[in-house]
Amino acid sequence: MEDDFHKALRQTAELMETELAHFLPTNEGLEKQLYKAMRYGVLSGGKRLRAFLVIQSADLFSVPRIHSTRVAAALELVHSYSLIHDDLPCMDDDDLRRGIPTVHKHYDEATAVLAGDALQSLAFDILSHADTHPSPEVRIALVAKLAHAIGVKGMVGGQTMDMYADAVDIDIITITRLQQLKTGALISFACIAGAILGHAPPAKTQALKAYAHDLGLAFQIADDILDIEGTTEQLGKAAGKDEAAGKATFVSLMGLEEAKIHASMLAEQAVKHLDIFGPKADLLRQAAAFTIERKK
Ligand code: GRG
Repeated sequence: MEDDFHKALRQTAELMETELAHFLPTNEGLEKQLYKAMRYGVLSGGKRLRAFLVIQSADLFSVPRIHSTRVAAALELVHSYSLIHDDLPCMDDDDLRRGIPTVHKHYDEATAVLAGDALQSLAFDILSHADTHPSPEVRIALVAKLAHAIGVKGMVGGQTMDMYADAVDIDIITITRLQQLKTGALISFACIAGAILGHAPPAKTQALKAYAHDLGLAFQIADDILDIEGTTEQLGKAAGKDEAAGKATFVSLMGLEEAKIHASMLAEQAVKHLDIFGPKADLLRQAAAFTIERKK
């Protein structure tokens, strides 16, 4: 039987399909190819875990769902952009994503670059719109936080470190920082966005920050473990690719068993940060367990 967490995650995914389909443009003009590629890259499944984190964090502060859903959608657009660009031949050069050909394989490289760019800009368009929150201060805070999370001191910075990491001896401290930027920054934004939308007091914002920090790392370690243990079918992409490419990962640095222990420890630690919220944060607690137990 489906437990509360899986039910809530499934409902978030269903909600996102509708919400994202509504935001994504359709057009029959010369730019038709771009619009199709954007829809293809976004409406292709995905766990929608980041959307789930936005909505659940915002629920802690009783934020109306009409607001948190828009922020969740904006974040999924940015996440999709990062995946489309990450799959390009000049980056990870992947042929499959979510079990289907990557955007540049299905369309072409130039269209994939433009689709990613346009998705990023659409996300900021949504965040800055008055429907996202009546307070301009809240909207600016969301825009600023997301800009920071995906820039040089966030996702793009982490991706850059990743590109050059192969060439040097990398240690646990460096890979932790790399992954905090590359994957962790978006996960942190997801949780902090809830706090921003809900005008959270500093102690609760801090608790969500700490939760997201540990969750993001646990998520990435689980991803490295899946890359080794998962099948291509489960992952929807080539399994063992990072290992075959000689990439430094938590698993390559720590060994498989130690990496599993570390991921469990981080997930437990993440849950502890939620004490301040009491039972209201149960779904976020279950998200931490899901993060390390997931099969894709
Ligand atoms: C190229 C600008 C640029 C950034 C790339 C975050 C990132 C930086 C690339 C994503 C590629 C990747 C595999 C990162 C590791 C994090 C990760 C496992 C992403 C996939 O997230 P899931 O599992 O994906 O939540 P779904 O498909 O469920 O949405």
